[in-house]
Amino acid sequence: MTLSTLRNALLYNPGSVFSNVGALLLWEKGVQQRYALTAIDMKQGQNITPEYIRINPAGKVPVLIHDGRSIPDSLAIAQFLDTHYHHNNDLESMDDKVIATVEQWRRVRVLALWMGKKHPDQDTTALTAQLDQSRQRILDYQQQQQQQQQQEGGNIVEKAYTTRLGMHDDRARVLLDHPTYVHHEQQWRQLLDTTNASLAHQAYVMGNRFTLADIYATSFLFWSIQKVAPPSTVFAHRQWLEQYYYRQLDRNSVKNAFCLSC
Ligand SMILES: N[C@@H](CCC(=O)N[C@@H](CS)C(=O)NCC(=O)O)C(=O)O
Repeated sequence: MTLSTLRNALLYNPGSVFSNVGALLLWEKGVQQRYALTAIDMKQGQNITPEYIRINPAGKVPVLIHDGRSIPDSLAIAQFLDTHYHHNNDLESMDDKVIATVEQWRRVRVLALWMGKKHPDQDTTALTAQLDQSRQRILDYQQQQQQQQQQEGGNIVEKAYTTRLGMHDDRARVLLDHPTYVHHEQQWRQLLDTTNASLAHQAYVMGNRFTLADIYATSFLFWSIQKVAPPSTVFAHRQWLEQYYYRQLDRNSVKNAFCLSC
C-alpha cells in the first residue's frame, strides 16, 4: 500500500492511546465511513520510512489524511473535524477551557508509566540497546536522503528527519530517566483524583455536555487499564471516575472505536 496515494484516511496504530483518540473522534463526529482506517506498523518501523516522514516529520500517529492533505496530531485533527463538519456533534475543541483540560491529559507521558524506569536501579541495558538501534535507523535514513539530495537537489525529507530524531531522543529520555517516570506517575494520579472529584457533581469532564475532554479522558483511562494498572488500582477511592468510565464504555462510538467486540 502506498500512503502517498491515500485521499481520505486515518493513519493509526491500533490500540495506542492517541490512535484511540483519533478513531473515537471519527465516530463521535459520525464521519467514520469517510476515512479509511489505515494501520501503520510501528514495530516494523513504518513510521520512520521516508514516505511516512514526508507525511508527518514527527513520525507519530495519528494522522488524518483529508483530500490528500495530512493533518498530524490528535488535537489538530479534532479542531479540523469540528470546523469542517460543524453541523455534526460539536466537541468544543476550540474552547479555551476544553483545550486546557485536554492539555492536562496530553502532558502525562503514559509511555513512561508503561515502559519507563520504575525503579532507580532498574536494568535498562536491553531497552537502551533497542533505542540506540532505532536511533541509528533514523540516521541511516537521513543519510540516504542526504545522498539523494546531492543527486537531485533540495530534499525536505532530510531536514524532516531532524524533527524525528528530536522526537526519538525525547522518547528515550522519557523511558530511561527514573525521575521522569516518578513525575509522570504523580501527574497521572493527580489527574485521576481531580477528574474523580469533578465527576462527583457532573456527568462529563467539562460539566453536563460531552466534549473533546471526554474523548481524551476515556482514551487515557482505557489505555491505562490495558497497560498500566488494573481497574481495582485505577479506580481505588475513585468511585465517580469508575462510574463515569463504564458509562463511556457503553457509548456505541467507544465500543466501535476501541473495537470492544472485535
Ligand atoms: N501530540 C501527539 C502525540 C502522538 C503520539 O505520541 N503518538 C504515539 C502513539 S500513542 C506515537 O506515535 N509514538 C511513536 C513514536 O514516537 O515513536 C498527538 O496528540 O497526536
